[in-house]
Amino acid sequence: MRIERIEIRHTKMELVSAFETSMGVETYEEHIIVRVDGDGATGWGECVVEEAPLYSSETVQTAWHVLRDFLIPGVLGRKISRVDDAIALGAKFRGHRMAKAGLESALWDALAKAKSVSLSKMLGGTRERVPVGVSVGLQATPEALVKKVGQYLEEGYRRIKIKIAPGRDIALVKALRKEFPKILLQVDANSAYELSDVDVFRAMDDYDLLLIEQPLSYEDIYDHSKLQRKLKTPICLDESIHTLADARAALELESCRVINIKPGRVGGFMESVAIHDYCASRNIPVWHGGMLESGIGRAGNVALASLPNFTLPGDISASKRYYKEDIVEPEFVLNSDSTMTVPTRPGIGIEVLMDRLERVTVRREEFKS
Ligand code: OSB
Ligand code: MG
Repeated sequence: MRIERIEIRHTKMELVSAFETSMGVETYEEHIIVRVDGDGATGWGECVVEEAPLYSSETVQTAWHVLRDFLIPGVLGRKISRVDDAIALGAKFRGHRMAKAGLESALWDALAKAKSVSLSKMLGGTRERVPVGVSVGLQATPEALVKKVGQYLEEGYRRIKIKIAPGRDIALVKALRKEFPKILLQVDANSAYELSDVDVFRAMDDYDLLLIEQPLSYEDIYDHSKLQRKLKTPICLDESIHTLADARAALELESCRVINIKPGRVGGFMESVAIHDYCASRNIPVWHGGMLESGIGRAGNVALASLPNFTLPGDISASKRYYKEDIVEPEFVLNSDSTMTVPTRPGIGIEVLMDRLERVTVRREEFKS
C-alpha cells in the first residue's frame, strides 16, 4: 500500500464523570486521532498521550511534534506492505512510544482493511469475546466508593479495580470487602508509594486481591522485586514496562507475577504481541490496560485482548462508562457475562462518525505525499 495521505487531529472529549488517581483529577481526555489513506483504504488509530506528562513523559504536544517532524515524513509516499516496514522506518528515533503506537495502529487498520481481515485475526487473536472490568477513580469517601462500585456491579462488571493513593488505600479496600466479600478486586497505585511503605501492602495481603498494580516508581524494576518478595499478593507492573526487554528484566528479577499491556505504553501492537508471547512462555498472565480511549483506540484494544494469554479481565469498559457519546458506531457495550465482543469486520471493525469526530477536534493537520 502506498501511503498517500496522513491526518492528525488533537481531540478533547468530556468524561461522564471526573477520574481521580494518585496523579490528579481528569475531567476531559485529550488524545491524537491518526488517519492514514492509501490505495483506497483508510486506517484509524488513537495516540493515547495526555495533556500533561503525568502518567507518561509524552504529551499531546510532544507526540504532535514527533509525528509531524519525524514519523510521518518517514512513511509518507512510501510503499508499506507489512507493519514491520513502518516500524523499521521509525526505529532509529528513540522513545516516544505513544506517538509511534498511534501511527502504527492506523497502519494496522489500513493494512487489515486492504486484506479484508479483522485486526484480531491479523494479530493472532483466538477469542470472540474478551473478559473486561472497570477502573474506578478515587472517590471523596469510602462510602461514596462503595456506592459507585455497587453501581458498576449492577451494570454487570464482574471485576473491579480501584485507584489508591497514600492515606487513601487500606480503608477503601476494607470498606469494599465488607460490602462485597466475593468480588474480583484489584488496586492501582500509579507509582505513588516507596519501598518503605511495605506495611500498607502487607496489610492488603489479608483482602484477597487479584493483584496490586504499579505500587512503586514509574521506571523501577529492582525495588518492585524487593517488595514482591515480601508479599503474597501478585504485583502487576504497568508504568515500568516499556519494552519486551523490560518485561524480561521484570520476570527474571521476579518483580511482578502479572503484566498489564497497553499498546501505547510499549510502542504499538507489535511490541505488545511480543510481550504477550514472552509472558505466555513463562506462564505469566497478562491483561489489557486502558487509557480512557474513544471507540477508535478501544476497538484496537479489544482486538489485541483477544489473544489467548490475556486471561485476566481488561480495563476495557463500555463506551458510556467514559463518554456521553462515542465517536464510533457501533459503540462498545458490556455483555451480560462481563465480556466485550471482538469486532469481526475488516480492520478495527467500527465506523468513525465524522460529524462527532469533527466536534471534538481542536486542531488538525494534513500531510500529503
Ligand atoms: O494506570 O491504568 C492506569 C487511565 C489513564 C492513565 C492510566 C491508567 C488509567 C486507568 C483507566 O486506570 C483505564 C480505562 O481506560 O478504563
Ligand atoms: Mg495502571
